[in-house]
Amino acid sequence: MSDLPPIVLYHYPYSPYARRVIWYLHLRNIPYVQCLQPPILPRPDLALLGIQYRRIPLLSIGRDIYLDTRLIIQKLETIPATAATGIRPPLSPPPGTPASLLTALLSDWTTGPAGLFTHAQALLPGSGLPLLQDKAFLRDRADWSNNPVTRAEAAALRPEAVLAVRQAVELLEGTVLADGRKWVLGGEGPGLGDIEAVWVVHWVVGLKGMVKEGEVEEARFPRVYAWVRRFQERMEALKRKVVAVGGEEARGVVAGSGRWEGEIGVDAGDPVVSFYGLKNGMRVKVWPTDSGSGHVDVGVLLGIDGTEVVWETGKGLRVHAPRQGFRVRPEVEEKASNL
Ligand SMILES: N[C@@H](CCC(=O)N[C@@H](CS)C(=O)NCC(=O)O)C(=O)O
Repeated sequence: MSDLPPIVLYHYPYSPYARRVIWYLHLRNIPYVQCLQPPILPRPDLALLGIQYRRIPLLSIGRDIYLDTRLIIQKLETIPATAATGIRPPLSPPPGTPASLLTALLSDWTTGPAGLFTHAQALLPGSGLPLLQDKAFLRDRADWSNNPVTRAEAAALRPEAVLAVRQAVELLEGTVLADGRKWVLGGEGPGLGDIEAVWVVHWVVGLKGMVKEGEVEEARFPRVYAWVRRFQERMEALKRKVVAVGGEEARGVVAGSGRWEGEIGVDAGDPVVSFYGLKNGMRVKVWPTDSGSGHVDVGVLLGIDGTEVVWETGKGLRVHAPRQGFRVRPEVEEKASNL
């Protein structure tokens, strides 16, 4: 893991999830190229990798491809700082500190399967954003959402979403930011805790029409607004030009790289592994449980532990998905008959 292989980020720019990873990469000055994706399916660039997963972003490090921003950031955290390349140190607080627990809880709070984002998305304005008028886009997002709602249902959910977001902002204002600090877990610069805490609030207050006059107002939450602005300014200052590559070129970069990680093996003590009798080399299917669940990946199991599952795609590439929020089963579920 000493020499950093090429990194490719598959995303589209206005994805709030992708922004988490972009901010991270820029904060640490980690070099990468981007492969820009259309906002709706199909995404042939991902088919070239043998991937069915439909959510954005994905990130490859060498020949290893990672799904889900939580796993992506966790893996990027293992890249050490290097003076020669100017890569800055990892952003996690030291293990064993309350700050490390808080960072993990903040991640779950905003990004976990029932996190703040799930409420905030109900604030997307039904009018004003051209994309949200586009029938093809709306059909696509009904496929992404495991629980698609009609316009009328969405309108009925909005007040609760306003409340959830307001409560979250209130919590930040009244706890970590109450003492006037610059960054949620202290320090001179934004840390991982800031990325985890800020991204949904940044999206809500930054996108016109998400909240209306008086719903989550600056006068009531001045410290949160100042922190979001401070974060935004820091990111603007770190912004640099990122090379964009097409799908074929990106595939060439991934397939032409060496493996970044070693084997993790199959953890025989894992309850899902023992229940289904999963073995190295077996064909498995993997899919996310919270959204985009209709897009199931099938491949050869290369490893599985409590953190991730790794498989080889039909195109010979290694894909890693987190265990939280993803399900793994044998491709053919013979064991189910024993229930
Ligand atoms: N838990 C996933 C969620 C990713 C996600 O839902 N991304 C949105 C983009 S903001 C998405 O994929 N939307 C549908 C799509 O672009 O296909 C993560 O952390 O990466």
